[in-house]
Amino acid sequence: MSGKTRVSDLAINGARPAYVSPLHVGCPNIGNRETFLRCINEVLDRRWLTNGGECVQEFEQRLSKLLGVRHCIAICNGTVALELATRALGLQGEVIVPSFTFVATAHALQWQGITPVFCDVDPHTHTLDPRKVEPMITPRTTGIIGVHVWGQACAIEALTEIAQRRSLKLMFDAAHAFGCTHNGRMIGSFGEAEVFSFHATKVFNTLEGGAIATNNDELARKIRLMKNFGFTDYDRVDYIGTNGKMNEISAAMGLTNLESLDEFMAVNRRNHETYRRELAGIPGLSLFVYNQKERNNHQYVVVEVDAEKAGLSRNNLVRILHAENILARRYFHPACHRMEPYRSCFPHAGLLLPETERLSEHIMCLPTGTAVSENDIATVCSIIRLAIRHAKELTKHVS
Ligand code: T4K
Repeated sequence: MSGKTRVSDLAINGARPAYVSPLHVGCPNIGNRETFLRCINEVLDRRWLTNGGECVQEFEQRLSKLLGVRHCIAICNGTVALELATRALGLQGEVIVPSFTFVATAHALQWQGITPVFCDVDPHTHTLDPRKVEPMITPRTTGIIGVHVWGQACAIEALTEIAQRRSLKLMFDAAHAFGCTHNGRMIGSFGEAEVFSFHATKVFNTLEGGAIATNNDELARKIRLMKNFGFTDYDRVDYIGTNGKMNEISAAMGLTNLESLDEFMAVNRRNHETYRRELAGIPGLSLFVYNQKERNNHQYVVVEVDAEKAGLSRNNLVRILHAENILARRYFHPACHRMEPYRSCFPHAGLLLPETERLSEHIMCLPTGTAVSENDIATVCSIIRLAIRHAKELTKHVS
């Protein structure tokens, strides 16, 4: 990209935006350092570093209480949690999933020899469109995984009705939805199981980590064994298992960050509101608005770019922002069906996924979280405003 593509080099009408130090989508929220360091010292003093130590046990109890669910099993990351939940549920053959999701949702299935069957999403909610799910069911289908994209619950009731009527297992990838509600009830207890990610980039993190929440006692028992190699006793293995355990330092980070969860969510909400004000009236941009009746963690500031109205494509706008150190992300681009191995396995999948194709070409996510100030947001938005105002001039130089 040439230097002339930088909005700040244009110095248009003296409206040069202030220099910004890198602003990342996904910059971690970090709770009270003293609490975290104290927890780590205690872990080291106990010399019990993993395998269901005190921190993990306390973390799981606190999660269950917060989510209002019988079991919450801490796992080393969200992807392994998805693999464990799908395996423990006995999913096989084909499972219906959205393609508009992070690739881990599909990989968790494919990794186990289960075929992810990609279904289109609703253009307004960006989550699985239940009307499109039913035609994808075949005699090989064993389940449906809905993804609560951007922390917004998918059409839980409609999917539950289909799953029950067609005798399919229904579970949710709730990687984005920690702290969010559906009909006022915390996400975590819907379907057979819900899987969270506590990756560093999430509103609430345990460095790396995840959890499986379920009200099903037998499923929880199975998952607990499976995440520990299938051991049912010291020298006895009853299942094929893996190592899905969360370690004590991650759980200590979880316990620390739980204390600040409300604050993280309040900052994200405030940031979202600032973006809404600052982006209002910019042609061709629409901010994804969350349902005001539900609690959302606002960890994603999702903007749809209409290239015709903005005069700039989403890709060019992201390039311009990157040149200004604003590391906006194109979630989810490309959509799963355009990534390998799915692209080669299902080369024509896109024909059935028009909304997914459109969203993955038009959506970008902007930086938020506790590392992003209101001034930062004003700067990001002033750069966007300038870029769109001078779209023609800039696109000449954007490769
Ligand atoms: N299902 C869904 C729907 C998901 O979104 C995810 C994960 C999963 C399942 C799987 O859960 P995990 O197995 O990850 O627990 C990032 C995250 O790595 C991934 O966890 C997340 N979804 C996905 C949406 O975003 P990338 O490939 O974009 O990561 P990366 O390394 O490019 O980092 C993203 C941004 O965060 C960058 O701008 C840099 C910034 N960052 C990152 C880290 C790790 C920081 O500022 N500090 C950091 O420590 O996937």
